[in-house]
Amino acid sequence: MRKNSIIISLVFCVLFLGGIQAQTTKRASIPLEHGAHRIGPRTDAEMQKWRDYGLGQFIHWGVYAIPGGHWNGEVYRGAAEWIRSWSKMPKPDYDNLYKQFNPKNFDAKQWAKQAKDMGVKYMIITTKHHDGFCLWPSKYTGYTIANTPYKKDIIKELVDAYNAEGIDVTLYFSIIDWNHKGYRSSPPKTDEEKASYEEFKQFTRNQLIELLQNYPTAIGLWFDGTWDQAWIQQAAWVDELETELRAMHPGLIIGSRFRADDNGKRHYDSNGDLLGDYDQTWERSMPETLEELNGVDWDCVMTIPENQWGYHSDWSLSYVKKPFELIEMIVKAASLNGNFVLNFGPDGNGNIRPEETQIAKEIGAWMKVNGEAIYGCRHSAWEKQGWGYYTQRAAVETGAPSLQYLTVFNQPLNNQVRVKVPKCQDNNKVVIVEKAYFLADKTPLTVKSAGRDKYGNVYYDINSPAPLTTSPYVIVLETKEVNKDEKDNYQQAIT
Ligand code: FHN
Repeated sequence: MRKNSIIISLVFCVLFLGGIQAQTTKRASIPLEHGAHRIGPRTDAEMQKWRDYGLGQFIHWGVYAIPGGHWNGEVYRGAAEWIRSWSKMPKPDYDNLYKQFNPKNFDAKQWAKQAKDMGVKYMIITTKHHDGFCLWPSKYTGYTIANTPYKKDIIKELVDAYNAEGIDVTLYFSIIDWNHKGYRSSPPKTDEEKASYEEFKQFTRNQLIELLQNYPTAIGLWFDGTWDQAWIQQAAWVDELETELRAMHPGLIIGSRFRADDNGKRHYDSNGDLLGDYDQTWERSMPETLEELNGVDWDCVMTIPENQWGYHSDWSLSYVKKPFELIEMIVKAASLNGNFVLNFGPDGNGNIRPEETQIAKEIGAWMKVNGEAIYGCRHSAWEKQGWGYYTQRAAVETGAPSLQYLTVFNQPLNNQVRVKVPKCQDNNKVVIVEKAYFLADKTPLTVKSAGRDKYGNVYYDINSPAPLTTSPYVIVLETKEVNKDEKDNYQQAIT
């Protein structure tokens, strides 16, 4: 009996303090044949691992890296990987670029090592972007790496190299394919168009099966280009395909961009339930609060310049984010239960540009010291304050204290980092701070009571002398729930 109640309390603490708000109820009940397959987050080991990654790397690489945002002396101001769609880019010229694709400096092991040093836990690689060029030797088209001077299977090289560094790989796949004659964005009308679109669907299915067969260690498929009406109207077929792919690759992780529901609704079905395993709507944007997230898993994919995914040689065209801002995004994502995925666009020779290398180094140096506040961490029930973000690690069954990580971006002028202690569900209990210290070197920090407000909320000040570095730093609080009378003794001890 006692054991049961301990287990129930632990489960409650993990769910409540972890801020995981499971999506337990449907917001409407419209009958759907192709709606969400599941209500609420996945609970299997693969998804749990995904949830703990914290930091990912996106790589956009393809033949668009050769022009790098330029053609015939003119600059394309759009996203470099879209250059084929530019009126000043002759299509036959673009479609023949693959004959020059020979990235002589490409070293998959070096990319993987750099990612590892940056603290990346998973990587998403564009197997095929909208232009249709395949970085793997697909047997279903000639427009692949096999027919370039480079010849070798780049996806295999990358999967092997990243896996060897302990980094999981997700395969990005664009449904848009400008190279396939059957591809179209609007729904087919004539019989001829319909037949041609059927061929395209079969081709897409074949390629997806081929990818999962060729790269069995891939953990997921990251779909893109699924906004076309032609694709949206294939809800039943795509649903069947998703089921097939999941059956052939147990644990496969697919986000909300793959399929629409019966009514053409994307990401969330007509009942408001998530389509897929995690919300893929956070592209170059981030949520501000947990309430916006419907209790679902999510990733944020982010570019370093404003909107360049593939290699564009001229980064002066837009604002370029600084490591400090990117680190803040990593922490913010973790504080809201999301993974942050930073994009890299290597050049046509296989070089990662120096600016990206520098950013990777700076993020890596920070993650090495502070990664404990990111990996495996969750949203904290402690109310966000102006100095930065909380993340937390829930108490484990060993009875270890619950850890609150405070990543401080705005150092208070008086060096007092103020925290507001959350109230316990059990009225007879209070949360106490047992210990406070810098994560970097474990220097103990003094905690002083800072009184109560008129609502009875309790505050503490953590005396945090100006940090040794100018980068954000982490304070760890070891906290515990105790009975109210125990707290009084404790408080005398620390004030
Ligand atoms: O059009 C693409 C774009 O080029 C890039 O691949 C991004 C990455 O999320 N996805 C599409 C826009 O949503």
